[in-house]
Amino acid sequence: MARGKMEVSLAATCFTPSQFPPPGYPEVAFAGRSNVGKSTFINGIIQERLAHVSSTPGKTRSINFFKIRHKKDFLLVDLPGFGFARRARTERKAWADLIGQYISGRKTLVLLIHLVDFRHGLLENDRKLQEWAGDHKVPVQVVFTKIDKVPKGKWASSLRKYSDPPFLTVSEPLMVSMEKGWGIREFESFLDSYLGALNY
Ligand SMILES: Nc1nc2c(ncn2[C@@H]2O[C@H](COP(=O)(O)OP(=O)(O)O)[C@@H](O)[C@H]2O)c(=O)[nH]1
Ligand SMILES: [Mg+2]
Repeated sequence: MARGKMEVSLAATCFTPSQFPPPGYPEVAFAGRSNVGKSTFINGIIQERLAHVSSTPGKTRSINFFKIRHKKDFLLVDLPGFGFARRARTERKAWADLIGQYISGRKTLVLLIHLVDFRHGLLENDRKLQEWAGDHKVPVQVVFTKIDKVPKGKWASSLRKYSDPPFLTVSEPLMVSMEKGWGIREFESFLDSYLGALNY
């Protein structure tokens, strides 16, 4: 994906499962706690500013489907951030329901990119997301974000700590920093080869 800009268009913005577009292209969904750096990461990948980067965490309530025309066409699905404590309980539940229904019921979902802040590791909601994915046999790839915030000398021990108990990931967790531009190429080649190996 690093080679050449992708063609991107917004395919749908959904607040309820009834608004999900009819299944068609394979879907790669991005999920993580609010403020994990998801919008920044998506924008870095698609080289556009489609995903809204916000200093107010937890603003995105909808699921956004972006049509990506690349080596292989796919839908990039931006799931709402979860676990933002300052929101009302009912609103948090609505988000959880929307994400849960998407993950449990979406036949075209081929990969869930699970973004985790490298300063914190997997927290309660991250384990919940992993559980949903596991229950519905959705392949997960873990990507640790904001690795620039953790001194390099602590990377290995942090990785060990976060892996106990183990988490689902189709290959070794990837490590990225959008601040420093680290790990983006590696992520793109991972995604390219993952999609390339699918038959569609
Ligand atoms: N240090 C650092 N900050 C980042 C990185 N990626 C995103 N951020 C910052 O984290 C905050 C939340 O980012 P955003 O993409 O809106 O997170 P989202 O809520 O998960 O979509 C913003 O202030 C970003 O500038 C990173 O790799 N390193
Ligand atoms: Mg965001």
